[in-house]
Amino acid sequence: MSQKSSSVDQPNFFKDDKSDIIRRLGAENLIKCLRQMMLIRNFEVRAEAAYQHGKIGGFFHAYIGQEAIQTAAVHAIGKNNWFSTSYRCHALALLLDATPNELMAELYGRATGNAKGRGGSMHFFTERLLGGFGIVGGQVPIATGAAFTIKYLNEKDKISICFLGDGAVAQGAFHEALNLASLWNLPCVYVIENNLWGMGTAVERAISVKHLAEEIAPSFRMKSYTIDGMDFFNCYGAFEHIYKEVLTTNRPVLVEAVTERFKGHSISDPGLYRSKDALKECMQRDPIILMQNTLIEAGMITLEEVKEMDKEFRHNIMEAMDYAEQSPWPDPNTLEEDVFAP
Ligand SMILES: Cc1ncc(C[n+]2csc(CCOP(=O)(O)OP(=O)(O)O)c2C)c(N)n1
Repeated sequence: MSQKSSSVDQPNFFKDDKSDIIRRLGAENLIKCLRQMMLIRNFEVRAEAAYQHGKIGGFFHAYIGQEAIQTAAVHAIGKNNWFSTSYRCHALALLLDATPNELMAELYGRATGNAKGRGGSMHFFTERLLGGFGIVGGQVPIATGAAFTIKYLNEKDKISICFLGDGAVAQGAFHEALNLASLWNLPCVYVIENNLWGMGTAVERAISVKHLAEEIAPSFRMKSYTIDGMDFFNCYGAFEHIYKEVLTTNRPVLVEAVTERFKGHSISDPGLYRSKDALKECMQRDPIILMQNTLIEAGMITLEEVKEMDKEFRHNIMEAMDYAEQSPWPDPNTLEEDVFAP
């Protein structure tokens, strides 16, 4: 029941040039990023409510609090790459063009869902998203395989990027995959989203090193970066830099994004292992509020416009819920479809 102090013994964080990023991206792109973070937040908050009303069953892991990381990554490197992540996969699917309707229908278990109602919350996918994975660390070898494919096909403008939790760092598959990625010079970026907890276990009780990327990467002769996962600009600057570096060096990179999840591990976890004060403190750095305040200060948007956007997304997500509710259940006769290759 201990918690890593965020102020003691800090790793070397990536140094971004925020004003340069603001200038280069401009109002249009930055507002687009803020909109995507707000869409993700609205989707998950309302889906959680639907879960509590018994509309959704099974597992449900929210990405609430971590939105800046994957939003920045997708914008910095572009969609024409391979992506993979854990069961906490709602955000990445939305960022990679899955619609709120198909994702909500998937959560409701309907035939119109993203995986025809068979996958549920943990198994969203898109053309570029190789999946949410329910097995901790299961996506890491898959991402490594995708990087191998890129190299094999000599696709010089592509990388594979893999998001995983701090809990996955203790898995053998993670170390085996990093070993091969380094040995074979694969264009793969592994992003450990360190939200400080693996279910109810504090990271320092499960992992023997303190600074996950900084200390693990050298043993695989890999470069590492540590980024502030609550700060969109720090994440964006880092992913933009790393992407160029991987394309130039053809070497894998290990990233630690230090972040916080604002909810329990899953919807059924009240998070009693974390003090209310610690939670309140980390919520002071809500990545959406930080981003929104920066854009307001830069004169790119007003608070009223942000509130209007929030209303718009609330409305869109309510529509997605109606769509899901009205969608048919899967036909039991199709149960074995897509299970075996034809
Ligand atoms: C191989 C395996 N072991 C255990 C579990 C049970 N389990 C599900 S989530 C989880 C914690 C993982 O935490 P972390 O990797 O930090 O990701 P986070 O949930 O914080 O995003 C565990 C142990 C599992 N799904 N797969």
